[in-house]
Amino acid sequence: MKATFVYTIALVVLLFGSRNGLAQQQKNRPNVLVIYTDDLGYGDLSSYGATKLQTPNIDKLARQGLRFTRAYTTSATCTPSRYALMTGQYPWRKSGTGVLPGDAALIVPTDKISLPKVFKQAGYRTGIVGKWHLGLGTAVAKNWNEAIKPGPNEVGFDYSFIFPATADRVPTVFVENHKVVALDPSDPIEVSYKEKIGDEPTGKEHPQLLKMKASPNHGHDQTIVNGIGRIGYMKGGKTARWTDEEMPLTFLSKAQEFIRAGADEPFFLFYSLTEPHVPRMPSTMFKGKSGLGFRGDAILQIDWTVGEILKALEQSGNLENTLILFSSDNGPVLDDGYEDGAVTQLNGHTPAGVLRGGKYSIFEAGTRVPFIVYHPTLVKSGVSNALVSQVDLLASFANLLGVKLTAEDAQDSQNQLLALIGRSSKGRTSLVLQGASYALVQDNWKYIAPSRGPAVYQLTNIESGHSEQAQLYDLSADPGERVNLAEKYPEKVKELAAALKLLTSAPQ
Ligand code: NG6
Ligand code: CA
Repeated sequence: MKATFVYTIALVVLLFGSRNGLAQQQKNRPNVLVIYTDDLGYGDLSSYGATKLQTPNIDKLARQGLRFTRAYTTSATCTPSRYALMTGQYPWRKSGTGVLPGDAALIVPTDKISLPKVFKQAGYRTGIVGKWHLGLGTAVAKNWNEAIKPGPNEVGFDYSFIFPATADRVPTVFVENHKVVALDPSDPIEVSYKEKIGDEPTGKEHPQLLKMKASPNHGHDQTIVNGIGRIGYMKGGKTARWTDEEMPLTFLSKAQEFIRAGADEPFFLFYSLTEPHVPRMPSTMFKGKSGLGFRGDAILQIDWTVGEILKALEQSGNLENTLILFSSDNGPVLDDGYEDGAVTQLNGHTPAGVLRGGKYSIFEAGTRVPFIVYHPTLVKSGVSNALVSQVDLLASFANLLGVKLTAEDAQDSQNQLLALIGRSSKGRTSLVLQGASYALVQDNWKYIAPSRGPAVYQLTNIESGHSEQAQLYDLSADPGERVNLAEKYPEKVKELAAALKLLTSAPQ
């Protein structure tokens, strides 16, 4: 570990030039921009093989940077994946890390190391713009009209401009550094996930008011905001509510402001896009552009956003020294609650590429995601088959920046810096995945623990991966997980089952 660190520093000094020793090295610490999409699949970008959609700006990052083929989130849904990314800890070590309602309390500890704190300790300016979904405040019951804390600022971000949960959950407002943006004090916000509050129409009672229909039985039929039924009830806060078509543009301009506000210190920006999560209601200029329904349009919108961010980096003189990491929090889903054309206008697009399953699934498409790392000099461009996980970012950036971690810190985060910047083709030897059940990837093997549940989730029409039989796949020969080799290799199953059990039962 120590040797790797020394090697890394030597490498960084070598790459950036070592004219003035430490001072120069400090000066040249790269800005880090993580662009984190919501529900983007392994096959959703043209650089990952999509042919029905073109994503030229992201493809450029992939071409000039390093494109990973075996990079994972820890989990097949948002909250646990983000928890792992922020804490460097597998989410199942802590209870209550499943998909959170919009009024949940903060689940990230404020007294432990976090990804933004690593950057803060290294003297960076840190910011988050976009989706949060890790809870706010100390309890479910909270006053949305006062300062709402703890939240991202207490987790390590100097600046935050977020929405609390998901775009399909109330409250549909922005929160900037503890405060709801554009709130009129004479129209206070109230939120409930238990019962209807206020007298505003709901999607269930007044479907004729909707501009986009909710799919049956998904539950997106409560308070209507901007013509879209949401999960949860809210009243008040009329001036503060976002317009979906405008929301990604608001995030973009906040991210650009943060980048341009740069002074002497480098920045870490976690830019957390809402697309292509539901409700997909892209900006008007993108509606209909892809021919694949609003989901495809939302992906084109992501690509455009990346182009605009690259321009902002270039114009502010930061492009030469910004490491950009592009990824997604979990795999793709078509019908996740609204009739938005994702299913009916799919037109042969394959959001999961060659992989099986999707969001929520323990099959590969649940957690194997697009993952691109770009920096003009630090990152060696190409394609990497190294096994890496987003849980590794914390230890890897700590290593890059010389931030010391104790043995208790970020216990599941491995320093994979050299793999992440393309200076090593070796990544992890094993990784635990969480979806409908648990799986262990080790070398080319994937073992899925037996579990009970529907083989196909009816609502989303996604293969879950549930099976009462053990499953063993050779991912190098069979990335689509078609041939179960468990009976053929009982010893391997035994070995991996034991290792997985140990890793998923370990206490916090
Ligand atoms: C599910 C929602 C889905 C989506 C998901 C969270 C239902 C039936 N479905 O519970 O629409 O919001 O939660 O997605 O309620 S995630 O990407 O944030 O994990
Ligand atoms: Ca997600």
